[in-house]
Amino acid sequence: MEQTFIMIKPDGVQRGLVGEIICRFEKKGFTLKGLKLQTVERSFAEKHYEDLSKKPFFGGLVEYIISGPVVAMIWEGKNVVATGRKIIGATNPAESAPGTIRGDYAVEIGRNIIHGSDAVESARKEIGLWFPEGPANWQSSLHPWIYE
Ligand code: DAT
Ligand code: MG
Repeated sequence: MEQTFIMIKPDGVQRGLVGEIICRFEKKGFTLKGLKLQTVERSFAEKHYEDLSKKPFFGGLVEYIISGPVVAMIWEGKNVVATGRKIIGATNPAESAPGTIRGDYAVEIGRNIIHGSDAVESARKEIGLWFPEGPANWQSSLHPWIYE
């Protein structure tokens, strides 16, 4: 089953949105396979966003990610990478649809409260970086009520 890496950024944690965000993924029918609250080092944040290292906003992005604890998660389910991105909404909250997490709770691109992997391959890479111990080994008993 497909997995994705979801991270609630420091502003999402500070603003008390952890429960609300987890709730949306849970109610959708996805399964939580990893969860931790963690403040990361600069070098770790730079590694996570290494593909963006040439962008002019990279420095500010790294400062933001290390500014407080984040909630790192693994979520599992059918098409969870693409559907997770839909639940999160467009990168710039000014363009995120209402009903998405960023559309409902964020205003600026540099404070967009949540990260989600953009492809199955980047999810695999990000899960490996954030959860070297691997995902939790459990199966939800709701499975037959969510999948046919
Ligand atoms: P996403 O987080 O939607 O996958 P991304 O991977 O392109 O978006 O960029 C990572 C983060 O960097 C994004 O959540 C917010 C920030 N960012 C992206 N584009 C930006 C820009 N033009 N100005 C400022 N911050 C930006
Ligand atoms: Mg991205």
